[in-house]
Parts: sequence; structure tokens; C-alpha cells
Amino acid sequence: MQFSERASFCKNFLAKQLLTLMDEKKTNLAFSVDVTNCQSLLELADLIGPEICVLKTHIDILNDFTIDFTKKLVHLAKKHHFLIFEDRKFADIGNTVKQQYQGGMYRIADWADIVNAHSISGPGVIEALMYPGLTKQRGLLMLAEMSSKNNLTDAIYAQKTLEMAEQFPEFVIGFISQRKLSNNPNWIYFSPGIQLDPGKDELGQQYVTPHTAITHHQTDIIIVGRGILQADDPLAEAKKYREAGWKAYLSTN
Ligand code: 5IU
Repeated sequence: MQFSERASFCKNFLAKQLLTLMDEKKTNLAFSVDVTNCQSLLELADLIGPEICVLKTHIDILNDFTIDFTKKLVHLAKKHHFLIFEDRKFADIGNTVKQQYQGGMYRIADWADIVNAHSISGPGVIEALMYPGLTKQRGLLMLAEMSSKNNLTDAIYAQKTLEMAEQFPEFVIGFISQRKLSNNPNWIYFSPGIQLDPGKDELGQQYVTPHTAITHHQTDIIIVGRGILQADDPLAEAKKYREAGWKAYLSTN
């Protein structure tokens, strides 16, 4: 089924928007812009923005964060038609994550279209994010599986995460996982641990190719960080990942 056909199965507005955007823009590439200063992040977002459906941030690694920076980022997201995903991985009790989402210095709920949460603390984490999130038309990804070596997210954990998400289809848009978890077409799968050359890094990260992730593991969105960031020409490299991801998607349809 094409992304745009799947949109009608989604109960969350942002999920519909993302699936439609992917088919219109012809990209299932998410860029993980893991840099440590605001100017570099904005320049990369402007450069790579036309190639991607989602820009993934780690706001807490920036050493010169300001709220003004988030306004500029939102402006670039509108200019290039991508969604912003803050990879915050909320993991505390509901009352705490609610404050981490809305408040503090980052005010994540004000600018991030998508955030993610671990299922380890139970459904309270989803409820806590859902009430502020839905009023701003946001979406949530649940962390069902990780890409790193010897992690604890086994098949039972992933299955229980799926069952937890199934209780909140109006807010949960899908999963961070290494593979498709359900036949329900409403869920969107985002997979990190992607490089054109499979392998690993020195701290446990494990890579598969865009083709393997999409064709064999049936995920939807490939998340690429250093594969693009560390290239001599990040834009040319992003175009390669975009093409590889899209070709794999078309081959499954
Ligand atoms: N990320 C992973 N694996 C995971 C999850 C998140 O790599 O299981 I959940 C994040 C970490 C980093 C990006 O921000 O995705 C991948 O970056 P590289 O492509 O540079 O490895």
C-alpha cells in the first residue's frame, strides 16, 4: 500500500500529514542532524531540507540553544516541507515527562511535531504527553526496538510496546523499530542504524542498508545521521540516501 493510501487509516492528523507529504515529496529519508551548535544545525536543515520528510534533532546536545533558534528551525521546516522530530526519548513517570515536554528551557512541545518515548514506564507516559500534544496537533513515536548491540528490547518488549500503543491511536503515530511490527497500515516505522555500507561504530551502533531496512525489514522511514553528516558533500550524500530509500519503497509497492 502506498503511503498516501495508508493516511486514511490514521487517527492522528500529523500521521496523515506525514504519509501524504512523503508521497508528494517522494522521500522517506529522515536526517538526524546531530551537531552541537545552532548555526550549523540551521545551515544543514536549509541545505538538506529539500531531500527529507523529517529532520531529527537532539536539542540537548546544542551548546548555544536559544528559543529564537527554534523559531528559525520551524521557519525552515515550513519552507522545505519537513516535520521536526525531537529524539528526546521520554522515559520517566507521566508527571515528570509532562513538564519535560512542555517546560524547561527547551519548551519542546512548542516546536517539535514529533517526539518519542520509551514504553518502560508504562502507558502513563503516553497519557502525559497526549493532552498537551494533541492540542498542538503533535504525534508520538514509541520506542519498540533499538539499533544498538545487545540492547534489551527483545521481541516480547516490542510486542508489549505495540499493545500499549494500540490503546492510543489518536496520538501514537508509530514506532522507532528495526522492523514492521503489525499488519495495521496506520503505524509508521522509523528506523535508525542506517548506512549505505553496513557495519557498526565503536560504541555499539549497528548499521543496515536502506534496502535491507525497507525491503527485508519492511520499515518506512530511514533515519541517517553520520552517513550524511560525515560525508565530504552532505547534500550529494543525502540525495544518495533519498534515492536508495525511495527506490526500495517503490520496489515494495
Ligand atoms: N538512534 C539510534 N538508534 C536507536 C535510537 C535512536 O541510532 O535505536 I531509539 C539515534 C541516535 C542518533 C541517530 O541520533 O539515531 C543515528 O545516528 P547515526 O546514523 O549517526 O548512527
